[in-house]
Amino acid sequence: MSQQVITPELCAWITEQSRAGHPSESILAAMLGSGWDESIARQALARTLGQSATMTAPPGATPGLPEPDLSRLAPVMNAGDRAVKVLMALRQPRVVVFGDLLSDDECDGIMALATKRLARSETVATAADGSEVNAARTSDGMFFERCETELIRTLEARIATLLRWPLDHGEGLQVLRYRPGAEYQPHYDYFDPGHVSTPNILKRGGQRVGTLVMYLNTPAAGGATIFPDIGLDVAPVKGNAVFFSYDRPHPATQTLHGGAPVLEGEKWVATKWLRQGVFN
Ligand code: PD2
Ligand code: ZN
Repeated sequence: MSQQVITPELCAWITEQSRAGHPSESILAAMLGSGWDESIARQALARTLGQSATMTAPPGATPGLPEPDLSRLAPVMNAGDRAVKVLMALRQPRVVVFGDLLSDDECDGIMALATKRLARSETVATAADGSEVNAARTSDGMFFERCETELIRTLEARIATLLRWPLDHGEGLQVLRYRPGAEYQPHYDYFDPGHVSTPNILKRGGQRVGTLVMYLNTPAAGGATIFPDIGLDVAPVKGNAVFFSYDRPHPATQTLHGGAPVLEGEKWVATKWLRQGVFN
């Protein structure tokens, strides 16, 4: 198929399939089977079936994106209760590497709290309400409630100040532990607009618009956070963090990223995902 265009006829066909009871994943499979490009097919599905549920900001959403104040190019930023270093900043896509976001004691404290609750990591549900263990992520993980402890609350307030994004727009912290050989294959952190479970997920705070991956230890070898589209590898160093934002749920954001295999030792991270609106 040469130039692929989302026509009214295509949208009408998608609507007809949906009304006949076919889930969006089946409609997508049929489109791929007849030669549609996956990205265009997903856009057509989102536009036709899920525009209001998948793309529109929820009521009370904060406009714009989380963004540290890099206007003065200061090598150290005031994050409220802590001076945080700016080690690297890329404008497009927006990627910032921070140094010393957490103290060693804070990293150790989070790992100690998380250890008790680690279970095989789960990812976003594939069924409407269920979840499944994902082979693409071979780490163990757990979630904290937002503001669950004083330490977590302090860190969340620091992140809100640093990224100029309301604390209540953040999901609870996720902690992952990678053992040697474990990895997280490249993925996007936004919710796929073409996925059947996405409209439900977006009812709580809308889309994800930013990610902060914080390194809680320094693995002996391997475990970089990789950005294949832009050729960037961020070395995991205890207390440091990498932030990136995405203004729409689309690969054009160039925010494909993954966790490279850990070669020696363990790797621990805490991830904070930021939503468009209040996440409750
Ligand atoms: O641990 C990482 O480096 C990593 C890589 C990709 C974490 C995440 N994604 C994540 O938590 O989303
Ligand atoms: Zn990720």
